[in-house]
Amino acid sequence: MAGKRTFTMIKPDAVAAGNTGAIIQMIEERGFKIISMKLTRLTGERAGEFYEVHKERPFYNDLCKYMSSGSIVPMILEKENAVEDFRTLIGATNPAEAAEGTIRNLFANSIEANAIHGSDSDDNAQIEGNFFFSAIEKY
Ligand code: IDP
Ligand code: MG
Repeated sequence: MAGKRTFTMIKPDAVAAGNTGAIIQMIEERGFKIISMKLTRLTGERAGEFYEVHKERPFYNDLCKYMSSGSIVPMILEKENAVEDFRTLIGATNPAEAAEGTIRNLFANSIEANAIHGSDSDDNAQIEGNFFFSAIEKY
């Protein structure tokens, strides 16, 4: 059965551009309930840990630099079928391929600076939520 929670973060390009509010509004309008949220910043080392799965990819070092370049807004979200529905709402990794009206279609600058993260499985949603939030912050 599909899980009810996913993890997201609004990435540095979108926060710096002042798009945090507009993105949160889209998330809530689509029926996601915000369970946990904060404004924070990753060090390069923490960004590397978060994206460990991509460490052999050619874009890994740039990605860690970009993800630690400014403030981010991590959130845990709740909805039926959360992971899949949220991936639909954010659109394809490359904004040039993101469907009309998706968050990346509207706010992403490039395949790297693509405005927002969305977990790709229930297991990763839990791991990624735990990366940013303690047990008491996840009710
Ligand atoms: P996703 O965020 O849509 O799940 P992933 O393949 O998991 O995409 O990649 C993680 C992040 O790494 C992307 O959101 C993007 O910021 C960055 N990224 C992915 N592919 C590329 C690339 O080809 N060049 C530069 N950055 C990339
Ligand atoms: Mg991914």
